[in-house]
Amino acid sequence: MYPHAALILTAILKADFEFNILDANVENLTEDQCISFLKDFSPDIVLISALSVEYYQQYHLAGFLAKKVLPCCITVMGGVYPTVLSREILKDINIDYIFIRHAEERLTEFLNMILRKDEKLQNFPGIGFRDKSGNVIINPIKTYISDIKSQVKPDYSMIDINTYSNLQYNSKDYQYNTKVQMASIITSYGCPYNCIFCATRTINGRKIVFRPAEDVIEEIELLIKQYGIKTLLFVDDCLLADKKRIYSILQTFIDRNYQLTWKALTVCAWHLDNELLELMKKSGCTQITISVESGSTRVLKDIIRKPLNLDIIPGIVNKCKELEIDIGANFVIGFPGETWEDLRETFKFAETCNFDLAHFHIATPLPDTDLYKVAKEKNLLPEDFSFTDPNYFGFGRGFIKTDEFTTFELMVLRSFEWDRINFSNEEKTKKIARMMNLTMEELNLHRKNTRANCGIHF
Ligand code: B12
Repeated sequence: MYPHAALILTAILKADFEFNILDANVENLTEDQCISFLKDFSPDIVLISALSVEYYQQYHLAGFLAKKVLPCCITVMGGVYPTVLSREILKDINIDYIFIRHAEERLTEFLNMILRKDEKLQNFPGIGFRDKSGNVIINPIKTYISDIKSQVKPDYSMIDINTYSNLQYNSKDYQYNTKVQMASIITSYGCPYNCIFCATRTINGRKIVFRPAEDVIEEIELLIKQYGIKTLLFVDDCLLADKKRIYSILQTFIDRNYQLTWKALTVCAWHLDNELLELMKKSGCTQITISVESGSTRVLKDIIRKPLNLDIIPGIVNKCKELEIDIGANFVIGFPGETWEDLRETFKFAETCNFDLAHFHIATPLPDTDLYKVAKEKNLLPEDFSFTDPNYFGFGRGFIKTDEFTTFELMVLRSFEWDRINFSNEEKTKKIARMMNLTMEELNLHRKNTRANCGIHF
């Protein structure tokens, strides 16, 4: 995927600083190659952008390498990980500052203060550091991205888009794979809903902020004209929430004859209706994934607080089939308070709806979410539970253990029900092979490995 944060930071920093971007992951660089890059460029400040907590080892390795090569440089880590685990990160002496939440309005001033060695930096909002005695200081911040006045458009000028597109050609993931040049794009930030497991509200608050339709169109035109993009992946938390805006964007695709295709990573089912689905199809939509989470109304309402009426789902699936839009669905099992009967209802619902592909995830307590608080208060987590335990990553292992189920049962259920429901006949299986970009032999091997590893792929 494109490094969205780096594209936004480029747009912010370009006017005032000389800088460079290193994406060791997409360029598949060795540590030595990263070291040479740092040595050659020799920056005063190294900014580390950290998204999901999953990659915490890589983020800290970046800090370690920076200090090893350039002992005098200042290291700053920003993004989701430092926003949710600020204090823990500063135990690492290779990280001088952490930066909490959005950067649009604060970053330039913050970096200038570092360069000036300004004493007032100690009071700068939304940062963390160690004081002279080594105590960790976290300065709180009241604002969220929804409070900033104008959005910053990503600046693509410093990345080589082809490197990112090439990786997507071979992806097995039906949501990311593509045979043509693809761009991932974010057109809004945040989500106004309050699902118990989601980290978005911790990061973006409870409001949603939409980039104006014209701004989004400008970015898409640039992607088409300058970079030859043929397909888009929308990765917004809540893409369809503003109906007027999404109608305007999609109608422009049609009016300007972009000839684009597009997918949406996950959309709220209650934002869809027949008219919108028809417009989506006409504007090039080939696939959506909806997040259903549970087939039990009790779980949706009383446990995870998701405002979804399950009755609307079969109609959406049928309409997608009629329009030939591939439809995937996300489910989550293993919430505190969920019963065995609820789990059975979820699998039954997933089966009867006949999605093109149903995913089953195990409820994972992300830092600073209500799910984590509930699991902790009810003593449902292992004694040695840690967000930085490598076993935690991959989201295929259970950590929440209740009187109703063990984590092992969830793992077994997850992988075998995935196999049973998705590959129940040849027609479905063939379609999934096509969606996953696999031959039937490769798909069968993937299924076998999934069953054998109880769904743990990494
Ligand atoms: C797009 C996205 C993805 C993309 C990633 C694309 C990419 N570029 O790598 C994909 C779909 C691949 C993805 C995958 C996953 N994701 Co994701 N994803 C998101 C999403 C929707 C938006 C992130 C984003 O790009 N935002 C736009 C950019 C501009 O914002 P930003 O990164 O926050 O950056 C801003 C600031 O943080 C700051 N900043 C960022 N970096 C830096 C650095 C410095 C130095 C400074 C000063 C500031 C700064 O400035 C930026 C501008 O304000 C978020 C939800 C959200 N609302 O944040 C979830 C989210 C980050 N994902 C999450 C998760 C859990 C995952 C997965 C683990 C899911 C899974 N089960 O597999 C995987 C992990 C990847 C893997 N192992 O394959 C969680 C993370 C929770 C956590 N506490 O770790 C989130 C918050 C979703 C959620 N609702 O809970 N994800």
